[in-house]
Amino acid sequence: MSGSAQARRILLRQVQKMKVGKSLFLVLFGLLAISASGSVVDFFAISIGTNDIFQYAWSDGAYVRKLQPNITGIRGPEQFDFTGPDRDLLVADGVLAKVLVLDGVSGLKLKTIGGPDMGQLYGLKVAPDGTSVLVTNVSGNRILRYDISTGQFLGNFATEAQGGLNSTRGLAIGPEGDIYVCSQGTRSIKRFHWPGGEYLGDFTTGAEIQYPQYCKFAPWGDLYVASWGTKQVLRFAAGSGQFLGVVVDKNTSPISDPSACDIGPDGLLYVADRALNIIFRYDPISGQFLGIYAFGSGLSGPEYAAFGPGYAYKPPTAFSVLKGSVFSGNLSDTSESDDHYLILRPGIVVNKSVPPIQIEFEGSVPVATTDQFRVRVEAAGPGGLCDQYVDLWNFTTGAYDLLDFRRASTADLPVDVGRGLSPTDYLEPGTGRMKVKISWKPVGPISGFPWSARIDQVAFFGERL
Ligand SMILES: [Ca+2]
Ligand SMILES: [Ca+2]
Repeated sequence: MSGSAQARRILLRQVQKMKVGKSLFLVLFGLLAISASGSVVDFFAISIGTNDIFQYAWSDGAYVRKLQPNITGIRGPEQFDFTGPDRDLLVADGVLAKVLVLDGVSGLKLKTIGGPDMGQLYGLKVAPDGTSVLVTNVSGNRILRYDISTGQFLGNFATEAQGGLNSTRGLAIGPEGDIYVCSQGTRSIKRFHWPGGEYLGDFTTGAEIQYPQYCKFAPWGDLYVASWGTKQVLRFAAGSGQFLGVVVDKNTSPISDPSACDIGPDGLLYVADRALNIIFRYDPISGQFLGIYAFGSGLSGPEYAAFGPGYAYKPPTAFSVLKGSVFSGNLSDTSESDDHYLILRPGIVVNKSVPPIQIEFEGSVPVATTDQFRVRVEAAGPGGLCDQYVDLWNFTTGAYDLLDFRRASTADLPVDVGRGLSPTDYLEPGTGRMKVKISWKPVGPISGFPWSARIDQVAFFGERL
């Protein structure tokens, strides 16, 4: 059991025992949700119109950043989930018909999972074992299972032969660890036993759900379902699945097209509206409308949204050229991935083993005590035989460590270093200051005279402030 799952169970027991008032319960839950996660919690929403994932600060809904398609490779994002000590972000991509595995700290695409017969994907959840991922195939009426580290297909977890599973959409994991799936064709949420996949029947009773897209269990066990056909969010009782009523309705609040919902660290209900491109906030029990939580910055079609670990980046604060010279551009050209460049040219070559372009950037992660860090360099070198090196300054040894070495790409290529490394050596204690060195060295014929290398972005990723 994960730390946060254990914390939820302990909390549920406390709440059942104490019969505390709701406000105290929400405060208790909020404190636990933050401390159990090990990092800042933020709100994430897919943007199907732009193929991004938007991140908003959970406390006030302020825009933080977006994980852009040129970095993530996303073409048709649907449900996503975070997992593992390195904060992997798994996304079901309905257009690529693959699961994308991204670095959840920086957003960089790490790999894809899935064979040629995966079909149109929709729902995705990391399985309770933490090592496999479950994805729904909409038209195949199936739930597929893949090993996350090897990408190997582990077989169908559930098929339409089990309970008439039809048009499978979003997935959820219940408080007891069973798997729940939105079955649009049968207008119900179906339950399957983990890990065997035995069909346990329709969980929801007492209400027909018109076009359920996504559903989510609250930490207190109730199931919330976005019923897209009736423009409502419905609530079903923990354990029994008995219908408890409509919580959100387009006739009594400004919502238009609820597609997904989640419970925040404050215990409130957050609902994504894919038509209005707004995230609304409600009381999860009374259904009282609490206003707009987040919107804007180009969010388009938030079909799925959920809370997850919040990381962010800062641009470099200074650079110094150690070998070679600046041909054009300045520091501000390296702050974003926008095809505005700092362009460098080599110095006089006296010793061929010394890279004739060497540049050092200084910056810091957003929070010095971060549990994760990455340094991103998006750059390109000349055509021909030229190598590119990325080194990080090790504050413990007082020397540079070579962390990435490759043939220079002629097109812009984002390279991350720092994944799996302890921040202790590479972040200056107390300040979070970092130094990265990028070098280019010809190892054979080079195209262009004089040749050059360009840097589009340098970024320092860590836990959001
Ligand atoms: Ca670029
Ligand atoms: Ca740039």
